[in-house]
Amino acid sequence: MSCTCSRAGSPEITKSNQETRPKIRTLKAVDEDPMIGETPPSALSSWLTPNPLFYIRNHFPFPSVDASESTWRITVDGEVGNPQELRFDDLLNLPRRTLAVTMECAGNNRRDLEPKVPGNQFDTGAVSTAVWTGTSLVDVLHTAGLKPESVEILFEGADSGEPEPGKEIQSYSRSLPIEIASHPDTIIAYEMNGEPLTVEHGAPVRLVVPGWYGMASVKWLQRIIVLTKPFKGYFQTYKYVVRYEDGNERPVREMRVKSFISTPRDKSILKGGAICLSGFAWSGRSDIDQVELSADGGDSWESADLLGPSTRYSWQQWNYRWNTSKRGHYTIISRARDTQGNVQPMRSVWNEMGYEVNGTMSLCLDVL
Ligand SMILES: Nc1nc2c(c(=O)[nH]1)N[C@H]1C(S)=C(S)[C@@H](COP(=O)(O)O)O[C@H]1N2
Ligand SMILES: [Mo]
Repeated sequence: MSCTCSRAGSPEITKSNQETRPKIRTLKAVDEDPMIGETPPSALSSWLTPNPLFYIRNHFPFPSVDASESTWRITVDGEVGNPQELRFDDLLNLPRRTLAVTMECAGNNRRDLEPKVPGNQFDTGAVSTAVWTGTSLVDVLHTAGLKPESVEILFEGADSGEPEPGKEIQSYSRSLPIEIASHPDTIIAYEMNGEPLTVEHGAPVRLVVPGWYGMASVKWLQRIIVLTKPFKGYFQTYKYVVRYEDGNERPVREMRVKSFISTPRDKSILKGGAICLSGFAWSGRSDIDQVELSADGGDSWESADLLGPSTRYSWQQWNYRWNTSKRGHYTIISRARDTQGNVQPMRSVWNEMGYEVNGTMSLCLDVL
């Protein structure tokens, strides 16, 4: 018999699942200014993250401009035939696209790296899942007409500041290669779980780049610039770069295959018998193929049941029924594999700024 202690949520937004939000309504604060907060562990057992508990990662204070739908404008210029100035309503008039997307900050689990690296010491809560609705970016690009020389699209948020003392004041800006920007699943989103975006998550409109780490999904989107040369900005070529110990480096892009155990909690004391373990697994732009569990610190592995929903860009919930009658202390580990054959590594690869920390995580349990 398979384990049914916990069920995957549904990707549909119904009134009832909005009402069954967990009682805890606050994020785990990581920083106040700029505002950074993790999804609390209590909400990490829900497939869909309730909007008030979706993690928040800001680099600057909230934008000072009026974020109302009636006055917001997005300009589209650079190497285009017809520069545009779009109103919020213009976006609403384009076809709607809805996608379930798991968003993970590139620094999630940074605090697990040894030796320690500077930056927000995120635990496991800088990852959340929402159903996003918006319009495909490619529809907007078509209206503007890309010139053949264009190579990247740059996105500017309305927030700005000094990214570090002494650096020039700039807006949060990131670019995407044309192939990703033109994919119909890259959307300019205006709804999150069936509700208008809130200011924390980029109201009135943000980019959502499914399968990429969160830094690509520019919030408070106000300018789109078509470029003929790759963008070299601070958040593109200095930050969000994996710099290894040997000096090699590469940009942070797609999310790496990863899983964690959400139930039971670490250091739980449980009665022997059938113990239900459950958690989530995800990988950038591919689906999860298998999740394995080890109850002996990694010597032997068994497959968990994947509960789905199996959508390309969202995590899947898994369950494993672990039968144990022997008292003792156990180390439980989960390990995911995606449909492209990428396997979650046993150890994260150390890098200077602590990105893509996707090594297996273990849980300590005492069985009585
Ligand atoms: N304009 C703007 N967009 C931004 C950021 C930002 O600081 N400013 N942070 C990025 C990072 S690093 C992440 S992980 C996600 C987080 O989105 P969320 O706060 O809605 O969870 O937004 C991205 N988009
Ligand atoms: Mo992030």
